[in-house]
Amino acid sequence: MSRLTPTPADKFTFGLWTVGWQGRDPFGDATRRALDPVETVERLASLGAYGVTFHDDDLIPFGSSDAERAAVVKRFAAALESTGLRVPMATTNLFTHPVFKDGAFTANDRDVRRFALRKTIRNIDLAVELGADVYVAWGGREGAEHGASKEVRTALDRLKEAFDLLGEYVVGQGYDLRFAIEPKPNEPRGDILLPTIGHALAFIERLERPELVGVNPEVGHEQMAGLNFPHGIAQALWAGKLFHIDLNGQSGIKYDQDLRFGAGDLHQAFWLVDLLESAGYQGPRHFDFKPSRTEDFDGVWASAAGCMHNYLLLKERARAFRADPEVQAALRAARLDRLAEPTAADGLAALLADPTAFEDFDVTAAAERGMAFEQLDQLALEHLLGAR
Ligand code: 3MF
Ligand code: MG
Ligand code: MG
Repeated sequence: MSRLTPTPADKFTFGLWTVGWQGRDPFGDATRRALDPVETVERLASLGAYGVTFHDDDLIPFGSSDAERAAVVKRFAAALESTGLRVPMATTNLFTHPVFKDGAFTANDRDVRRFALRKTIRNIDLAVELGADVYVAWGGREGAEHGASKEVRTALDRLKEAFDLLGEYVVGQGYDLRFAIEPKPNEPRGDILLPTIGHALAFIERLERPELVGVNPEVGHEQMAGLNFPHGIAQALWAGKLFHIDLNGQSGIKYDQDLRFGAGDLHQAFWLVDLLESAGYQGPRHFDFKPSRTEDFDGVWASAAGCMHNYLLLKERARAFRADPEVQAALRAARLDRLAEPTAADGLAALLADPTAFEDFDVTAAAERGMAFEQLDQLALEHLLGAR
C-alpha cells in the first residue's frame, strides 16, 4: 500500500458535523440532505479514517426522549464495533439552540449556565462510554457584540467556574478524560472570549486543575485573526498543551471558510505538518472542515479523502525536506544549531564578566552577517512544489 493511502495508523478523524454539513449558510438554505451518522461511520471507515467525533446533538437530536437516545446510541455503537472506527473525542453543541443566544457557560442568565453545564456533563458520560479521552470545548457563543452587555472579567470568572466544575466531575467519576479548549476570534459572536491560542493558554493556568485542560486549535480560527498557525501550535506544544487539533483551510482574514485541509494557506499547512510530525505529536489528526455547498455527496467524500491525501502528501514533502543534505547544510548556514545553544549556560555572573559579550563585541560585523534564510526558504518551496 502506498504511503499516500490513509490507514487507521495515520489517526485521521472527522466530526459528524463536517461531512454531514448540509450547506446551510447565512444567505442560503441547505443544498444536501442530512447524513445518517451510521452511513458516515461506514464511509469514513472505507476511506481509511481512524475515528469519528461528534457534538451531542449531531448524534442525538436535541430534545430526544431517553428511549430515543438509547436507541440512537446503540445503533451508533454497533456501527463503530463493526467498522472498528474509534471515538477519540466528543464535544457539546452549546451554540445552535436559541437558548444559547447569549452564550452557555458565560450567559448572563444563571439558569442557562446551569443547563449548559448539565448538557455538557450528560455528553461527557456518553463520550467516556464510547472510549473518548479528549473532550473539546468550543465556546462559540461565549462573547458579545455590545460593549456593556458582557462584563468580560466576570464572564471569565464564570468560564473558570464551569471548567473547575467539569474537572471536579471527571475526577470524581474517575474518568480518564482531558479537556481541550478551542479558541476562535469571532463567528458566530462579534467577539468571542479566549479568541486565540495564547488567550486560552493563559486562561488554563488560572484553573483549579490546569493539568486537565489543554487546547484544540483550529487552522482557520487563528488565520482569521491573521496569526501564524504553526507558531501558535509550536507554543501549545512547548507548553505541553496540544491535546487535540482541528485541521482545515482558510484564505486570509475573512469569514470562517472551513476549507478542506491543504486548501487556503498551503505554505502554513506545509510548516504545520512538518512541525506535528517532527515534534512527535501523537493525537488524532482531526479534520474540522465543510465540504463546499456546491457539492453533492460525491464531492463530500472526495473532499474528505482530499483532506487525508493532502496531509500525507505534505508529510512526504516535509520528510524529504528534512532529509535533503542541501537543506541540512542550509539549516546550519542559517545557524539553527546556534539557536539551540543556551545563551548563558555559564550563568549570569559569567555573562556580566565577559567583555566579548559587550565591551569588545563587534556590533557592526554582527549586523553585516547575512542570515542565509532566503536560500533555506527557497529549498523549502521547491520541496513543497515537488521540484526536488
Ligand atoms: C466552529 C468550530 C466548531 C468546533 C466544535 C468542537 C462546529 O468554527 O470549529 O465546530 O470545532 O464545536 O469541536
Ligand atoms: Mg471552526
Ligand atoms: Mg473546530
